[in-house]
Amino acid sequence: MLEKRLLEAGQNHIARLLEDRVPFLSRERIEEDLTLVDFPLIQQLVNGNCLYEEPPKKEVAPAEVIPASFASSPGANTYRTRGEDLLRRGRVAALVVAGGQGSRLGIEAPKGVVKVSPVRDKSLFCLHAQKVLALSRNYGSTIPLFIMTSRINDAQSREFFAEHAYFGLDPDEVHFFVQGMLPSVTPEGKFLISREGGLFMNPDGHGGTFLALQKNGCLDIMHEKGIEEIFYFQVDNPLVKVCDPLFIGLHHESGARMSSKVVRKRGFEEKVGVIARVDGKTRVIEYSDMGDEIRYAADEGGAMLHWAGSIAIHVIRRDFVETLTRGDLRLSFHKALKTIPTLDEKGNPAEEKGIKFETFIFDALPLADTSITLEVLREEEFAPVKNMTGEDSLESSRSMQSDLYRSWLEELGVRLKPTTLVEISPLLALDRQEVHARMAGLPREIETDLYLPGLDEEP
Ligand code: UD2
Repeated sequence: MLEKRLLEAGQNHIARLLEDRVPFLSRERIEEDLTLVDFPLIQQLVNGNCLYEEPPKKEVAPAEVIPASFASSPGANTYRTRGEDLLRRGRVAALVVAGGQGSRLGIEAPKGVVKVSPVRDKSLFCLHAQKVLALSRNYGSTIPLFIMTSRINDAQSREFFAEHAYFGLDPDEVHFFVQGMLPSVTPEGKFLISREGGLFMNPDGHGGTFLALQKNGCLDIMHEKGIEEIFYFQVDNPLVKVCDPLFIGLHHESGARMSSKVVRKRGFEEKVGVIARVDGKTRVIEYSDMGDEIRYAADEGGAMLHWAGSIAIHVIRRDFVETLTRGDLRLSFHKALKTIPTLDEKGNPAEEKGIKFETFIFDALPLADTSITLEVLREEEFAPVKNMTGEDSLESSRSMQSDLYRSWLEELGVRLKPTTLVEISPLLALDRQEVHARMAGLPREIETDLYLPGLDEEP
């Protein structure tokens, strides 16, 4: 019985409230929440086991990175062609992690619905879906799109796609799957009550992607489709070069299991993880787990030693995920202290300090025998929307998107006013080469904001 299980797990405060039949607790909700709780694991976490530990500085060396200049070297073509070949043969799936909410942007909805494009106000979900559609058309193949949601936003995310007719994608090729949840606890290990009268739970972090793929049958779907490589990215970056053939080709040809893209960090304090070599293995050291010795490490000239900022874009072999999930996969957990909106024992709204446990996908990197790291240019591939204002905000992302599209048109000899905003639909062109091949005959001078639609899109 429910109360007994709670008592056995040391959660007497909740058992007692249930016995007292307090009106603000929902028995059904608690029962449902408890089906998701791995009690022994939570106990271990509270006792400080399975937690991430920062590696000692002496073991940490800068990562080996393929420089961004490689992309324009003649040697790159072999790899690009290999990546294109995999795309053409339907061997690649796109996977976006979208379990988070837009709370940092002040909206209580899936982050994917946030409107981000500079002229047409397209949502993040729309941009990603249109890129996948454009790629499928270019390569004459099907690129399935896997979308990881969480219990908090799954229904809304699915509705959004349905309302927008899947942005032109075949609904059978869009696969939503829900990640796991963990209860947040007080420093003493007590569960917290949510404002809805259940347990306060948090999504288990994007490290939950692996198990969620397995539990929701997505690995089987991928297997049946003959998918070999998974192109993984975060929902918040509208400039992501989805299924970049060069990156896929480099990763595949090197026999890598999981590979990463990086940009040069803006400065020592930018809030991104860094890719480093630790004990001879490639891994990400997350910014929130990084001590100052690593954060501020510099060479004799004062230059940043750990400049390789992870932009959370990976290519992961499907069979690597299968291997990871076949055994008892346990990535280490990272803990964060948060202020949690809860109810006190009388049912009044309260706030309490609680610990949130999460796993991170990049902790699988050191488990991969081989891994490559490719540097890309921030202005071409990384304009995330994270904050209300300032760096990595909606405003900065919009102008970075517009600046990139402007530069493509300016290379064609088009003159634009400095204030003119430009947006090019993914359905028209995905990169400068496609713009240059498809957009001859534009006016020499453009004075107003410009949106260039795809051929079958409304202007
Ligand atoms: C992430 C990386 C950071 C850097 C940066 C680049 C982590 C922990 N840190 O920082 O190193 O690469 O991105 O932009 O990832 N998500 C889920 N489920 C979860 C948690 C997150 O789907 O349980 C998704 C979320 O929707 C978002 C992404 O993962 O797309 C990143 O999450 P975040 O905003 O918490 O990470 P951030 O920006 O602090």
